[in-house]
Amino acid sequence: MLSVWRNLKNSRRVICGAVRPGCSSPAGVSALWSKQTPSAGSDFDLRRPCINPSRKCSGRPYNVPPSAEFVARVSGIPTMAKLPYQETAEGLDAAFVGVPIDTGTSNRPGARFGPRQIRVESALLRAYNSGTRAAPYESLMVADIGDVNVNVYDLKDTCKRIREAYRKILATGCIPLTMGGDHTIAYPILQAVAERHGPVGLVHVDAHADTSDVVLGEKIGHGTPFRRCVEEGLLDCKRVVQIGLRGTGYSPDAYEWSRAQGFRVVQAEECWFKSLAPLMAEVRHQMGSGPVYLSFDIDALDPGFAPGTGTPEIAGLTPIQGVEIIRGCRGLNLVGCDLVEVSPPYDTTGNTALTGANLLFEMMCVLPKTKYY
Ligand SMILES: [Mn+2]
Repeated sequence: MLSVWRNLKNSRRVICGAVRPGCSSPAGVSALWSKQTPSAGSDFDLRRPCINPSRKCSGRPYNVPPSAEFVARVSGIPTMAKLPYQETAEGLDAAFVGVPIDTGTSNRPGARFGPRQIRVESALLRAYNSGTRAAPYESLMVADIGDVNVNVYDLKDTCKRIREAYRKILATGCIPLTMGGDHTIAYPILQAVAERHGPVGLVHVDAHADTSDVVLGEKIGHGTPFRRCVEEGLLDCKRVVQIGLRGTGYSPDAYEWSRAQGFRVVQAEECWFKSLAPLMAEVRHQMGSGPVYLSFDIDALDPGFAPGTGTPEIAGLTPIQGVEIIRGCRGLNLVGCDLVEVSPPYDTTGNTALTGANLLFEMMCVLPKTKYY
């Protein structure tokens, strides 16, 4: 036992040795390190050991999560991607923010626990995107800014709180990467987004159109956000695409209303057995250079892959297609993204949240300022 402790102590010292003076860890002890660390690209060399992801302590130009090569994944307080937590979006290019509600769900609850489980599962994420060679932590200042303080007893008050929180986030110039929470949250978020950017284009990935008018007498819920957005002029309707829609409907053409607004509707059947890369080339053309918001409901994916959600529909998209959609957003003027409807109680394996965490990482990798190798 004692020797285990000694070994741990030694490895801690080695790790701390790379931390710059001014932080609480001792400086020096660099000899062992210099043997292991490539000299090239010092500030950007994310292989350098670092236990503190904050820029101030690591000495790097941007926040960088500690690598699991040196810091155990299971250690620490779970923030998104093991990034530092800060209270406001001040100084950030992008921020992960949780909106833990399920008061707007119509069926299975549990999405209020989504942000927490996504954060826990995100400990598996590494710094680089091997598929696209994106290096988000070499060009973006990113942190986890915690959760919006919602009112779990009052959905309308929650919407107000979300709108106000996002006004503040957006006022700093930061791009929010939101972890839901049920899809109701897209409505107040888009109110704040449109206030800053004007009517935006929308890439909406979902099993459902979420354009109902009234459900059980209520205008606000997870089935109505995009109807409210259209009514309030928050969307540039010619620059809206809904991808993955499917399932039983209340009428033979459930998506008539969407099409009547000018939305492009890509039903799941059109996606079956296909790469969605060609579709995304068309979507990029549709979106042009104007501001775009990306809203990704995890139920767009087939429940075989993502069972932890409130209103699952069979015969959905694959995770590969989900990734293709997000990667296909590279080059767009993205001003905000969300990943919603992860309901941990319906997937005790954590895989739905893990998928959500990876999709959020992919979103960060297509933000306008992200560096690519
Ligand atoms: Mn939805």
